[in-house]
Amino acid sequence: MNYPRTIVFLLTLLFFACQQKEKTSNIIKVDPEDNLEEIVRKSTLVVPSERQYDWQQLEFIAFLHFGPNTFTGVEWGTGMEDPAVFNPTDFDASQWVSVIKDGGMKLAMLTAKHHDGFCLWPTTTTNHSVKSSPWKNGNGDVLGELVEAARAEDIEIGVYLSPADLHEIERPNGTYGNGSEPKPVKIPSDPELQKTADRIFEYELDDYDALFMNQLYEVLTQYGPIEEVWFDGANPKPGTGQTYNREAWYDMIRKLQPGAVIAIKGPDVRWCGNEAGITRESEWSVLPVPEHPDNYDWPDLRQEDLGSREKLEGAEYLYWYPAETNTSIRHGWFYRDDEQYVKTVEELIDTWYRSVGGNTVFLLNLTPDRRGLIPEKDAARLREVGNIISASFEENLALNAEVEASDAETSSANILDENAETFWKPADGNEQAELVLTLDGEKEFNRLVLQECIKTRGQRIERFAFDIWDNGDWKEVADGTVVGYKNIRRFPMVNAGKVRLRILQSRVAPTIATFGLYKAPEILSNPSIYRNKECMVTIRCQTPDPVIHYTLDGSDPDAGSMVYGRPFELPDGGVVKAIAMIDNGAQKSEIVEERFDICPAGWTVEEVSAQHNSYPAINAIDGNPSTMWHTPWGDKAPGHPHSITIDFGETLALNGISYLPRTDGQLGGVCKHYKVEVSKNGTDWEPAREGVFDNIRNNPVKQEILFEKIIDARYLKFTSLSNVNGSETLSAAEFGVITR
Ligand code: FUL
Repeated sequence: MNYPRTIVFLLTLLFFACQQKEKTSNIIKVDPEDNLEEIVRKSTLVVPSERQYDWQQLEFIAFLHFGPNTFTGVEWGTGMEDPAVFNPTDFDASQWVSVIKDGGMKLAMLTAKHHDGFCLWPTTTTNHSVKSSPWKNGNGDVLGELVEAARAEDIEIGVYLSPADLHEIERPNGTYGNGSEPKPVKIPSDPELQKTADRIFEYELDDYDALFMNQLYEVLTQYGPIEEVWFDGANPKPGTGQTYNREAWYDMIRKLQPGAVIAIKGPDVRWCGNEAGITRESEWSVLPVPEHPDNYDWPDLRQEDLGSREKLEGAEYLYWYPAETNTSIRHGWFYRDDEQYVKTVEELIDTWYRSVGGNTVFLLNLTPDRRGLIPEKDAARLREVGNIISASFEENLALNAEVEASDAETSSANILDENAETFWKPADGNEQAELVLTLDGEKEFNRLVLQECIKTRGQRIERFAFDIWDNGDWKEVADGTVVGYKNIRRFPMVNAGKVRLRILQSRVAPTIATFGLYKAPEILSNPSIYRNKECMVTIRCQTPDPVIHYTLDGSDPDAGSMVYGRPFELPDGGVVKAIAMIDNGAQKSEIVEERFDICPAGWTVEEVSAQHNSYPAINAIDGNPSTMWHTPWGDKAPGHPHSITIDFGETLALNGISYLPRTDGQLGGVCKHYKVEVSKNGTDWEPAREGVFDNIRNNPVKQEILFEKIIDARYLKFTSLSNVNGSETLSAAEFGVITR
């Protein structure tokens, strides 16, 4: 027997056996016999696909909602808009890209087609596009110009293509939901495009699917590399019977743009579950799935816990399905007017920390205006966001530290080599572990950045704590739950020469790929402005002892403006603008503003269809957004329609009214279809407006119902004809009037 050869053979066998056992993938099947421990072990073998990993590293990316809605001022168009409305006066894609770049964003994703069906590129599939608009005499191409400007600055490209298409629903002989049978269709279908096509696809498609796939084909073949394709789940007109051959869509995307992730209603990237920028404390990228993800029709995953050990129990498959946090810089996805709320730098940075530093990608929407430019106010804020973030992470103060690990299968020095693919890991089975870093001298810092090696080892850490060595003892300054791609902890500035990371719980054994300590500039908090039901305005600031200046005439406050001392009355409404200052104005906050209309102090509820004991109707006119009116629920509870009649106690000249949905993040009873009537005497009623709140399910922010003309009225009757869930209840946080 030849011993050395046999040994080599046996070792090779062993090597392959081990490799086999530890094979990683972005999808892993769970055996019905697997116990929880085995499922947890398998979950550590779930890693991102290459395209998912590339996408995750983009961190901060831009959405751009632009189209007919920009010009008509609505959130959802009807699909029957005249293409002539689309006519930006000063369109400049390079201005968009410069704002995106300065903001620190890495990709630009355009609504190439929103629900109204209007295409922002000159498509062959419909006349409902830029070709029929007066813009550039029908020779313009928004997507084309954006791509060109973005490539020049190394910004990647994403496309949003709404599967729901109101133009194809509403136009005579439209294809959407027309009941046509699927038949073999060549993509591209246009004979001219076929002549130059590298490849012609054939799928079984009905009329609308064929049109949609031709649109997809055009955007995927005419604009170079696309990194993300965004399929919205929203449909303003469900119930047409239209179905989609998603398998065909995904097949063609994979072949034409293998690097692109398919997001939201798609297999690679998941919607975070809300449009308000709310993030989870523990965001898992490894999720249990009941079916193979290729055949799975993804429901909206809105729950708080999607991937804890408890959720893994009983899983059929474990799948890498990371979250994207999507929200808009303004209230609403499209530009509406100059009064539309623009989020402050402080709010944007806070969302950035929670999303990028909370294991998600942050997709922030920008709203080009009717000129075709990102409004100056928004641009300035985004540039400030970019400056603050880059100043905060300029220098990793841990870089020259000496690292000691409680146990190391791979070197603990790997955490400081700035490479997210090399890592420290204790031996399997060590679910708890510690790292102590002796820094290169005393350092001052207020941020901790951790990354796991998700690329090859998946997501494992479940809980950790971070301590500094302080006067001869360890002192905890931060803690956290999951890490995944990145976790950033913020804490008040500390000084220390030695720090400790304690992994308190992990799956099998943790990994740390990078470890960073940073000193972010400390920023003075913005003041917040409240008005209570007695019409008293209070201005507060989290930073202790600032001087707050404010104005009531719409001008920007400065050091010469009124100084806020105590709450003041504002019964008739108006705009309050405030700024906080410390050190005699050496440090200033942003200017914040709050618009109020007439205060509800003297209003009463005259009549209400139904009210739950704990949620009386009076809560809807108490000026307090945290309380609400809710109708009773359960089998015997009264159903729709629901109504409330409010007596203002005086006649008001109404431009309209506002409805603030409940603010606790729940959707129960949120109104969809409404009717508003008004009256001078409480007996004779005049219809003022009936309609539906567009996109309120996904984005339940304050809704304004504007009347066609100003109406004098003392009484308001608001009727809900249906809610967003199609169930019988109604809820309302506040009703208000618009008299401006
Ligand atoms: C939603 C759409 O209905 C909104 O209009 C917006 O495009 C948002 C990003 O997705 O579902």
